[in-house]
Amino acid sequence: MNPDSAPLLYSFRRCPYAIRARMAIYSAAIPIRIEEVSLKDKPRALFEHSSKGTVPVLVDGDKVIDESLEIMQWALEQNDPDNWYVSLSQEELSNSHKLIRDNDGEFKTWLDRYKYADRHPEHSQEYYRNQCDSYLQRLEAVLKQQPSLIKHDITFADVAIFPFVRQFSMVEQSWFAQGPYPNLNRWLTSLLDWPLFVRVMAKKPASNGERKKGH
Ligand SMILES: N[C@@H](CCC(=O)N[C@@H](CS)C(=O)NCC(=O)O)C(=O)O
Repeated sequence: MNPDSAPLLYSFRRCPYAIRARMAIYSAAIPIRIEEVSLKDKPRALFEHSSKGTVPVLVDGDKVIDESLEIMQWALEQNDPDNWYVSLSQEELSNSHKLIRDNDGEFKTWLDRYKYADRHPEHSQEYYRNQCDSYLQRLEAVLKQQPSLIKHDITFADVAIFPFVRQFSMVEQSWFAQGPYPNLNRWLTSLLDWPLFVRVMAKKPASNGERKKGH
């Protein structure tokens, strides 16, 4: 493929949604161009493709995908060399979607408050950390029984969820390392050491594209 006609991914290096999308694209070995976006100064072209103004956004010819899970599916339906997605049973798929829905929903809400507790002074940071606990205990209970969230091996649910657990672990690193989640710690550490993750986190220069002011 001509590198200039490869699909384009608007991305933000540290964004957990963009990380999960890049992981699936890299795993599927799909040639891609990545435009690193500044969230404080998003390029006009991003809004032309998707008015939501969130990342990641994938542009492949006329096709635009502006939801990270759908980008993962788009990639893995083309090539799924490590059996993350297409060979899952109905039950495994349904369990995956439940875990991801609760991650992207309630857990993410409390995670943001925990990360930015100073912007939500109505409660303490510890209060917000405690609100994250029921979801994390759910993951911990699964990971006590098996090495990964859906079955023995990693699947797309692990990849979709771990960037958010990573964020949680970084708020109070030593608390997390010694806290009530030994199996989650083990799971997270092995995912962070994964060469695929190291590759998707490699630093890319920010784009010099035309900016849309005010975003
Ligand atoms: N549901 C979307 C959520 C994407 C999202 O919220 N991304 C954040 C960055 S981590 C974003 O672009 N926020 C808009 C902003 O910060 O202006 C997805 O899964 O792709």
